[in-house]
Amino acid sequence: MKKTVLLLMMMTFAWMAKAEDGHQLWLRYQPVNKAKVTGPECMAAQELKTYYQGESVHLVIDPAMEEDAYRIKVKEEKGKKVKEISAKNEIGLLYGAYELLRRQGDRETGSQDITSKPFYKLRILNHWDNLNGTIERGYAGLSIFWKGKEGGKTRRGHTIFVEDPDQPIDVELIKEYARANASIGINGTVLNNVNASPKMLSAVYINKVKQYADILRPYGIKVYLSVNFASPMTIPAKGFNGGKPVKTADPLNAQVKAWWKAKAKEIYAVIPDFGGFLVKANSEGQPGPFDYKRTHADGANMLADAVKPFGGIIMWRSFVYGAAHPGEDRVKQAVSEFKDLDGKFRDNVILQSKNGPLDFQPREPYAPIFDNIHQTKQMAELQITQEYLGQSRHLVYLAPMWREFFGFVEPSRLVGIAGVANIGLDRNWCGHHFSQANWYAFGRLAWDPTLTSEQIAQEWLVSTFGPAGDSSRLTGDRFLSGCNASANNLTGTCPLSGLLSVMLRSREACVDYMMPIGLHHIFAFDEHYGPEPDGYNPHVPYEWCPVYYHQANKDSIGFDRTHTGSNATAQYREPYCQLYDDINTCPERYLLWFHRVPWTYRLKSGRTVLEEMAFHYDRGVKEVEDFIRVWNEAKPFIDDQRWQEVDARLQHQLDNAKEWRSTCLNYFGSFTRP
Ligand code: GCV
Repeated sequence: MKKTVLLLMMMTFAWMAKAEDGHQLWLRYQPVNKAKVTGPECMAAQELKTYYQGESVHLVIDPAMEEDAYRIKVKEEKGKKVKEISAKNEIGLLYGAYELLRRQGDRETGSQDITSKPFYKLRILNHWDNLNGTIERGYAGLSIFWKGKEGGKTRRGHTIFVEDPDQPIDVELIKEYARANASIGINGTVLNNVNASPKMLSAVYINKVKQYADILRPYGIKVYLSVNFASPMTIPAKGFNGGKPVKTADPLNAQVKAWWKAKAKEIYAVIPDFGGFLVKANSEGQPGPFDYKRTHADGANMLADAVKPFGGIIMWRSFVYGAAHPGEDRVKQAVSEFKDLDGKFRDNVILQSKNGPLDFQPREPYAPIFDNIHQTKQMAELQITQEYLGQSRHLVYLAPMWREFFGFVEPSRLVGIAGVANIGLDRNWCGHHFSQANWYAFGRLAWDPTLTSEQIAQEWLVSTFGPAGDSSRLTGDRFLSGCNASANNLTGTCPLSGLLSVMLRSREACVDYMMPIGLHHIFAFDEHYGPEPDGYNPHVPYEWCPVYYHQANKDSIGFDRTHTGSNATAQYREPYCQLYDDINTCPERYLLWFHRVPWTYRLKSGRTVLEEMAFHYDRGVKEVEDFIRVWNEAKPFIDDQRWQEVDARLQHQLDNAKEWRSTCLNYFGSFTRP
């Protein structure tokens, strides 16, 4: 008897722990198996039958509607309210079903009709996953797509992974991944790192990609691949030259063109809706058209011609430096390389550019490439994985940063959005429970870039920590109590509003303790975690060294990018060109990004540069202290495992923020001390 009770207790605890380990993401619906759903038997019907708490839903296919759009109507039938979701096809119905589920409960809009269509056709995750299972800038474990096997140890005792295409696919996990993406409208995924192995295009891996495409298709997700520009030199293409590779990767070479056409045919034969290729060329050591004195347009167009007959696209990255314009201010090089090529790209080529001109810093001015390209399609690349924003160890909600970007680059100037994923094999997918919010926010903004950071955070908080059914009802109801959580309008004091405030302040806090007044790229080498302001290594490119960016000496600090310096300001449209160029009008948040100032320079606050830096470092640290206070207050309302895991990370974040403060003030202070 005792044993049975013990076993039951253990099973209950195991179940509870499992239910709240974060694996369910924002989809913590509990099965109610209540709603009567009419219409096509499809994924939307299944989701609603299982999880919708209302009585009945009609699903209607309406061919006149736009791709991916949906309409939700509320009808009266026999005195009861019935929902009707219409869409062009089953994917639109699925998006509508998730909207309905998102709104059920407290936030349901009652009798209001809803129509929605995605702003962007291309809403794509970029996985920087390597074929051996590791992830470049991945902070949540190994890849969910590629699994390697152990191939020894490094001198420091780390496991070395080698590729192993024979490893089976985790079908259930990939379905969960697909469902999560579909629930926020993501409709494409690039399965491998932009630093791409040519092997990605070998027959054995194409077969794996086909398996992924088959799993993802019912969720409306297309697969894309990053390709290595030199692939024809090592990998055979089916039906080409008896399986022999080519001796060159020159994009104007007839054999190279034929190889890519054969490769495209080979891929589309098994994946008819394959999306296309993403390319990093002539950047950070990757091969590309410059190797043959050809242009980016020559390279991109050659690939575009290969996939065009099948409806594929080429996403060509503008993140280039060092190859064609060595020595030039790194933030200028994208414009230098691409401006004159504008209009020379095929119509199925899209130029994909990071939001800022450098590299995903906590705050960058927008990338001026968006001002300089007018005839070529453009996409923005946002980074969900927090390479320079505390990785999976800091709570930093990124929607405010992305919304800031859209304040400078009109969403309508872009045809799509790519997000570098933060997903790995960790049980909670993203390492930090709050990093899930960034995946969520990316999808929601790709669907509708006008959503506010606050709206998105609120949605995410309610679905991630709010009432979810039996397992969390005890804590969940109290989580919301005291809040006036009527649709999109949170007022009152409750754990939810405290956490909302933390999320909304978190990015600015990170800027404060990592890069006050425009200091940038002073992160520890390689790892990009923690400060290394004195970083200098003569054996790596100078633009990888922190000292290149702050240029501090005993008199001054900052990078002069005005007309008296590198003249990067000239790449901006007006009014930003003038605004940034003139120290009197340049926003102080970008001061040391654009200007070089003496240590005696006083900011609007009356403080000197070093005093102002100290002020920001302090403010950042205090903010994290306050985040911990709020998290402590929220403890009674949050399930234990997730509370503990977030708490441990917040404590670490505080230590790290303090380390930034002491290291940087010590280092920069040394220039001003007599
Ligand atoms: C995929 C930065 C990162 C690299 C990344 C590169 C890129 O340099 O540190 O890890 O490589 O950007 O975006 O291509």
